[in-house]
Amino acid sequence: MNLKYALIAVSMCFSCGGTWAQSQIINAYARDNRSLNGEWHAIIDPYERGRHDMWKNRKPQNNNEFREYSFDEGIVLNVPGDFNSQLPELKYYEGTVWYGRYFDMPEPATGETLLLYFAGVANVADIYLNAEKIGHHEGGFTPFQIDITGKVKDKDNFIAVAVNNNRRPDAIPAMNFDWWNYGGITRDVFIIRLPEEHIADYHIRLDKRDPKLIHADVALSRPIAGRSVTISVPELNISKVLTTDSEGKASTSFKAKNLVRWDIDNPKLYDVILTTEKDTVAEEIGFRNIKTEGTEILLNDRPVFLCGVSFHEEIPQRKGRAFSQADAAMLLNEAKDLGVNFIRLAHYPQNEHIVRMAEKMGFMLWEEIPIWQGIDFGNDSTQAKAVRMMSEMVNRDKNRAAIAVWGIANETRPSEARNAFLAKLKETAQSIDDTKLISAAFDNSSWNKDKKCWEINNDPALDLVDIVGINKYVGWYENWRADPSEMGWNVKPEKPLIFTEFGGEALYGRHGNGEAKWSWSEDYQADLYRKNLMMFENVVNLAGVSPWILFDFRSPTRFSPLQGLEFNRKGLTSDRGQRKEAWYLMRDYFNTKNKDR
Ligand code: GCB
Repeated sequence: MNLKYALIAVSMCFSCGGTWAQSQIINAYARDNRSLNGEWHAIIDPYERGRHDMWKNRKPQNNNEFREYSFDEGIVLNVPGDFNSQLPELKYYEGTVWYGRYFDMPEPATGETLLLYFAGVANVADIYLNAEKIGHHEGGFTPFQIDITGKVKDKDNFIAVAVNNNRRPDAIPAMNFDWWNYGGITRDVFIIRLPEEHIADYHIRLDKRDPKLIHADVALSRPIAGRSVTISVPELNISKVLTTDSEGKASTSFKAKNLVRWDIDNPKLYDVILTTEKDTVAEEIGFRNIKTEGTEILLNDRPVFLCGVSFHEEIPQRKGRAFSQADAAMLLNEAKDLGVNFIRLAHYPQNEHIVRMAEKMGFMLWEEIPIWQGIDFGNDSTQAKAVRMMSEMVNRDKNRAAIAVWGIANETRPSEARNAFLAKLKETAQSIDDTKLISAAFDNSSWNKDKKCWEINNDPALDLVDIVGINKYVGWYENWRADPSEMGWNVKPEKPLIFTEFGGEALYGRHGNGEAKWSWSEDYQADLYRKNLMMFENVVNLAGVSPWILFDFRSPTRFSPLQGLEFNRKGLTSDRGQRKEAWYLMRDYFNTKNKDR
């Protein structure tokens, strides 16, 4: 891959799929930032009346005027944070909420750029600054930025954001999904101050196979030739000077003699500093090789069994979206205690705090965009949105050694449109970053009773992936068709296969009828886990397992009071953090597996 392609892909995509903003700045958090987090004024607008002029934030100018809205005296919402969990009347709300806030900002000096950066707004955002529309973005889980240079005043700037979380048939995800549809400015917001000619993008990574060869691509914000860019890695005594071409880009490859590779038991990161005459940006980067060989996944040339788990970007105790460092630590520490080395970040790109902390803790990660059942694959505009989301995700995290897998789909059924759509997503991811593996989670396996095994017939998407992901709920959505010890699997036996989802539901603390699913008992859930682990022993190409899911999570599609209303209870840990019997079972299983490496 090269950065040239990545930048073009992202900027082209910004003009399609209904988004305007410019290509993404890399490593936004490391820049000179002025936070706009905190209390924002808010107006709940279910009838969309504010689209007319609310963003102008007008006040009556004389005694003959009045306005039927006001940001100043109304409700207040915290940013970052979803709105649904902040006020009882917003619990089930799907619609528009207007956010507004004032800020002072000294005009930048000549030669400085100001970028307004949103780490994530769910799901559609229209942004206005001082009564002018400046941006639009769709997709709740990836960052975007707007150049506001020349648009701010020293005092009393007013920013308004119309945030809408309606579900739509052409959106990603679409109308139905099994998690809470949290809306709002759910992630950090800040203004980045930069030299006009700055380092806009870079991709620094280890060669796919060579354990000593580093590749680096850098792009400036302007297409200007002859500029020097220095890349240094002090701990390795490396300092390379590159010169930009007429597009403002430069590339190099060099050997790093004493490189220690990032690994799950030694998540080594190096300080990497990029400098031009006008700009400096610092990073921490890990270097590692990952590939598949036959049915094995090799991390740094050694086979690794993926001991995995998934979680949503949710703090179930608070019934709200996770957004902070503390939230990231809560989720990741529970995963660490379980003994996993791999986390499937379900079902959308989670915030950068989680990704970066996971990398420091030595987790391999699977990242995916929310291609979750029910997607309108035949719709060109939906495809354009998916391509843009994929580009935004891969661009944000391409420098992360922890990312092992780009996931291209969850539970989709073959059709010409779907097959072409997924092929396009793979191509998009790999054109920006080909140092990760490609996978998808398939739920279309069926039982062959003559051969006593599960198979997937005729799904061309199986050829797209490096690792086959299987979602299969035997003992829950599927009944046992044979004794677990006799159940086989015959899906792409020449490639690694991982169970990306399996499990069943239990309410913490409920015991009794271990035979009945409807008992929602820990006994039933634990028994189901035991049987699944037994079945996995028969999978010749097994390369990992990732139970669904670490914590009970909120879902508006779960209606039974017996189940503990509005929660999916497949967690190994309850919504209040109590560990179920199945949690201990999986910990013991992972402990044995991890010993093998
Ligand atoms: C699945 C989905 C996941 C659901 C899960 C369930 O197959 O991928 O998002 O939450 O099943 O619990 O039904």
